[in-house]
Amino acid sequence: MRSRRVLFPAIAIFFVWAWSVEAGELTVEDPWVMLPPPQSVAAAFMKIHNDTDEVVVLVGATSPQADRVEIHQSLVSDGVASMEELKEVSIPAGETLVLAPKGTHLMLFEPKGLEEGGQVTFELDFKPERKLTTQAEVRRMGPARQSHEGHHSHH
Ligand SMILES: [Cu+2]
Repeated sequence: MRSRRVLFPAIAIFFVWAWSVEAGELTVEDPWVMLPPPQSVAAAFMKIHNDTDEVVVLVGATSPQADRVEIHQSLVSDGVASMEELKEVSIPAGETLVLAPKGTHLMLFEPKGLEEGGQVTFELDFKPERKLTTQAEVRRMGPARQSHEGHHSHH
């Protein structure tokens, strides 16, 4: 009788711990879509936090507001900017994948109904099998990313 009372709370604690590890550990922060030009494609950015204890691999994304979504990497070679498609991007345990302008991003082909302040729904696909839905805000430019890269003169 006595040993049973001791055992029961121990099981309950283990169960709560296991559940908390399972839930909500892969999260998306600050998703947004940069308003084009050009109109035929648009780039999306976000941070994906992998707070699990295993590698999670981003293998693709879909959106009801685009014909197709690809994972892209921006490259600059000989001063010419281009992009290449990535089939997957690994996110090590405890790390964050940052999708940002001039780096890795999601590319929407033939985006529909984009307007400033609007929302774009994405479903992100991961390996091991997992899906995450997020709402990205349509912005004309990222916060604090107003271009000051122009030519300041110092006279
Ligand atoms: Cu791209």
